[in-house]
Amino acid sequence: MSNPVLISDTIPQSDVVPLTGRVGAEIKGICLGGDLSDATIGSINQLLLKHKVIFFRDQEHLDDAGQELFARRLGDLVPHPTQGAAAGTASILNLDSSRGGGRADQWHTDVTFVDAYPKFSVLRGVVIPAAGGDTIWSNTHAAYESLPEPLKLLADNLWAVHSNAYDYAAVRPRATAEEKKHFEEVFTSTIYETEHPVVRVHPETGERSLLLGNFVQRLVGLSKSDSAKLYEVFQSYVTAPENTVRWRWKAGDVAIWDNRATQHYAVNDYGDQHRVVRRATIDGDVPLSVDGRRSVTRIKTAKPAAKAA
Ligand SMILES: O=C(O)CCC(=O)C(=O)O
Ligand SMILES: [Fe+2]
Repeated sequence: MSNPVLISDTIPQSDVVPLTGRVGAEIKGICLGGDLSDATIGSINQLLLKHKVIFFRDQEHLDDAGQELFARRLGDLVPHPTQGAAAGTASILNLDSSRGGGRADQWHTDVTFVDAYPKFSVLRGVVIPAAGGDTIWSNTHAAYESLPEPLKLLADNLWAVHSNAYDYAAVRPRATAEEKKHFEEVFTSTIYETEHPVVRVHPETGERSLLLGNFVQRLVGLSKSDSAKLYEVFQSYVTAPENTVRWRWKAGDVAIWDNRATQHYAVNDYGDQHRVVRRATIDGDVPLSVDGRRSVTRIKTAKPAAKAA
């Protein structure tokens, strides 16, 4: 028998199934855990850099602890800056459709309201609706590359202000009272404003990608209205179907994405069916612009604690 072509030291090419022409691959034949060899972890890192989001079916053996033992091999775990981590974990964020903040139905890159936002997110499907509840990812490097040259030049020179304190009612007009309370009291318990370049140079691949998403408030030096128009132009390349992949979840699936080169959107089409996914998060570094400048956090202000009734 001939040896299968190796994409890396340990994962044969035949176990890597690209899901679209530009983004996403399913990886077969791997049992995720903290005990994987350094070579396999290295391969997973390489596959992430190439495909931007990778998927593993049949990982039901993982609980929060197992998920974090594995995720820990990809870097340092980091709790969400305002929502913290689930009890007994270093970074686990519970996204439960029946709770405030549990439906991430906006295009975003995780936690871009801070400067050194996460590099990888590791998401485990726990309770998945019979129909609906897919997640869509976009390759923001492919989005940048598909811009016409004059728009690349414009994007290269723009910066954006990202904040967690956005106009929640404008974005989610039908939010429940519980969702509003979660946004006011937990999600924005500390308010951040960070300036990032609209084009980030990836620290491992050197690739340029668009750094936008729903935490963007405005473009630096531009009016709110000009910012909104230009934002729409650039973001339309991120959400173009050609740059995306859509994953139909089963319980026990794990998705890992390179948060430095993607945006994602959790499709909110499953009504009151229950959906739970749990995320481990890996610390990132401060983005670099094409002209060598770093992102800067301008505001970090804790809100006064709500008065006891
Ligand atoms: O619910 C999902 O599928 C994605 C949630 C999300 O945005 C995240 O885990 O960062
Ligand atoms: Fe997210």
